[in-house]
Amino acid sequence: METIVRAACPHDCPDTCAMLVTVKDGVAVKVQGDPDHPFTDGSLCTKVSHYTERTYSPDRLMHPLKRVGPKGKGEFKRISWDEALDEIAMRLKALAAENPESILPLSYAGTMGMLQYSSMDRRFFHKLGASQLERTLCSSAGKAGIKATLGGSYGMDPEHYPDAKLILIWGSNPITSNLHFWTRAQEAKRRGAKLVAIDPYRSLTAEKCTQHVALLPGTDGALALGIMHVLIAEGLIDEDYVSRYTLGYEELKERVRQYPPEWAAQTCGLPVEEVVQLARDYGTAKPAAIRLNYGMQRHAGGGMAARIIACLPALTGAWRDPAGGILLTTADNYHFDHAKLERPDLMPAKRPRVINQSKLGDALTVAQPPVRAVIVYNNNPVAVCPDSNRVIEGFSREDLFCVVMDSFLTDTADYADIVLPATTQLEHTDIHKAYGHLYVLANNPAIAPVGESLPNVEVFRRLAARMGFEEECFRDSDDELARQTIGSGHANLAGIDWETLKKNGWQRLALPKSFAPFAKGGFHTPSGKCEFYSEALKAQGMDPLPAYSPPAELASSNPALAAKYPLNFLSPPVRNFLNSSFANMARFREAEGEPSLELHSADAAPRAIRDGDRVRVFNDRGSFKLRARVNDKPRRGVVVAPSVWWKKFSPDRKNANDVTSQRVADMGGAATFYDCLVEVERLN
Ligand SMILES: Nc1nc2c(c(=O)[nH]1)N[C@H]1C(S)=C(S)[C@@H](COP(=O)(O)OP(=O)(O)OC[C@H]3O[C@@H](n4cnc5c(=O)[nH]c(N)nc54)[C@H](O)[C@@H]3O)O[C@H]1N2
Ligand SMILES: Nc1nc2c(c(=O)[nH]1)N[C@H]1C(S)=C(S)[C@@H](COP(=O)(O)OP(=O)(O)OC[C@H]3O[C@@H](n4cnc5c(=O)[nH]c(N)nc54)[C@H](O)[C@@H]3O)O[C@H]1N2
Ligand SMILES: [Mo]
Repeated sequence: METIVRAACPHDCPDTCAMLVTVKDGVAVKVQGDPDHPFTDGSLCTKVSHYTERTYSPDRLMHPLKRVGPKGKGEFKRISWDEALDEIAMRLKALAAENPESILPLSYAGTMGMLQYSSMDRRFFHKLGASQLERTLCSSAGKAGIKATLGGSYGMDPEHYPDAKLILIWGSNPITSNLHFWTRAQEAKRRGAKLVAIDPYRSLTAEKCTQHVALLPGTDGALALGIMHVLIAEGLIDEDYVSRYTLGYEELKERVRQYPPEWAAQTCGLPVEEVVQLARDYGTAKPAAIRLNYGMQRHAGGGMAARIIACLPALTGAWRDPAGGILLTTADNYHFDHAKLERPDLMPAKRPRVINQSKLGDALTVAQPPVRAVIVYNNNPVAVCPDSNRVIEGFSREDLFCVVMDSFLTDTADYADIVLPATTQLEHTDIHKAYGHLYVLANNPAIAPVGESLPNVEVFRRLAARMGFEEECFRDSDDELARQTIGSGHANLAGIDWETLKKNGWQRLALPKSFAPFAKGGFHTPSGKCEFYSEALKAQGMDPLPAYSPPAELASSNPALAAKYPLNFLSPPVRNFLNSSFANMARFREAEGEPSLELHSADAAPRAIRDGDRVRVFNDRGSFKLRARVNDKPRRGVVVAPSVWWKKFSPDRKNANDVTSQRVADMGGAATFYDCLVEVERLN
């Protein structure tokens, strides 16, 4: 018998696709995009259209494991769930009796479903009094910057991009990472819009845009300040919009005098004409849209850069049109009841310490009191956290008790004392928001769990019982959790109930079809206006006005370091992996070839590097080896290693994060993966 199950793509991607899973005799045989879902529009990316291969992979973990070899070797024996959970509970109880802050949850976005991402697990660690994890690997700088200007993670409805006349695709590679936005950008282009990619690298997307502005990495704030200067100087401002709906224009005007286009051009490494023309195009195209994405904020000045760029649509009044404005993330439109799901009230009165995930290497090696246990789920920190040498030093500690929950034996799982097999999205229930559209989605389980695998929620239920946690909330069912998620009573969730959602698969938030969020102001900031001037930033000791916040590792910011390591190193995601997910599957590794470093010929020549040579990338933090591709796609002075490869599938068991740093950005405590100087040498 064949049935169709309504599901949602769980991966960390703005598109959060609505999926239809075909199940035949209890086996999932096909996963397709839902043709009726307006954003998914019937198509999935290559990775997820092969999702059944992930679920039924011969490499799936089928039962719990216990370490028998040295840490990092990945040598295990099979144990039962009871043995595994008993041992974990025993170890955690002993540590908690002494100091619960010695226990650290390590989770990120392997799945974005609210149940498996942040529900029972959070309750568990809150009740335990464990150290709290500040999840900063991806987006926290940009989000904080946007929040200072717009008041939160709000912006354009991405379904309106086809009506824009100009789209700045800024720090974003949507052909790889936001495919369903890209189809809309192409539709706009067919209707006559100009697409401009702003990226130091000629990505797949930049190649297909009308124009490619290849600025120096980390200088986006300078470009936006130069654009503002021209907009103001040339009278391309919507004075009416500015006077009604913004705060601090006079101060901004004064400030921006310091940033003429000549300065911006010099700082960004661009011709001055290109800066001026970009400003004129942006100031005159109606409607003008910006798709900002996370690539531009993985730098020391990433928060301020996002904040400055987010000021642009208010200056020109682009917000008046549903197809004008900016989008980084739509996430705050949902108003899910996170407090109900996560129960921070279960935490001890004296709040446990907070550990920044971007400084995990330090947290596991030098933090006091030391971390003595980590429970890893939805996360592969050995591969994805910056400064791998420190991270691995931490995971190698004999006195660190390490549990890894995953569907595969990842680079991190190799260091585990206990490995627990996790279900994939086809095997568990979940409810999803998106950060790149405005629908709520339900994920119904299509098949029974493979092997002995269990959903995260169930593992934490069972652990809570073993720990003797008596609160009723540790027994909530999946359906109850999903109902709580959408039970906040916020107007945007009006008319959405779990039973109907499960049946239909998805439903749009209760927002108008031609949603122009700030056409008449209504910003979510303290003043209700678009804040060019931010008291909130001032209170945090930051500049209340837009100001250039330079990257830490750029020749102009750190000439001494650049003398030793002259190349800017970027490691953005490849198309066939999802961060490090899918990178263990032969199909996708073969599609990507091998770990490679793309260079400009002007950087390759003086190092005697030819296309196809083996090279070593290095700096004071570490080094790794890969294949050179001399293709002129990165601008001169920039090298690009598309990522994130598993270390154990790489030539010297190392990857891009062997050279990235633990330094955090100006806002949000965020990682700065792309703020990284290196040198490259040819290997024989
Ligand atoms: N196929 C696939 N899709 C994905 C992912 C994946 O791994 N694979 N990852 C998902 C996740 S978690 C995220 S956060 C997003 C990431 O996707 P995006 O938000 O698009 O961000 P990145 O891919 O990190 O970077 C996008 C572009 O920014 C450029 N860039 C780097 N530094 C700068 C800079 O200083 N200024 C500017 N203007 N550009 C810069 C890079 O060269 C890159 O081409 O994609 C999601 N989607
Ligand atoms: N050099 C470099 N490093 C980067 C980046 C980069 O561009 N360059 N990108 C950064 C960014 S943007 C991000 S978001 C992070 C991503 O870092 P992570 O969130 O750690 O993402 P993944 O590497 O995909 O690893 C997620 C793991 O979760 C597992 N998983 C999936 N679903 C479940 C589940 O239901 N239960 C359990 N227990 N496990 C599950 C997957 O199998 C996978 O092993 O990496 C960051 N690291
Ligand atoms: Mo991310």
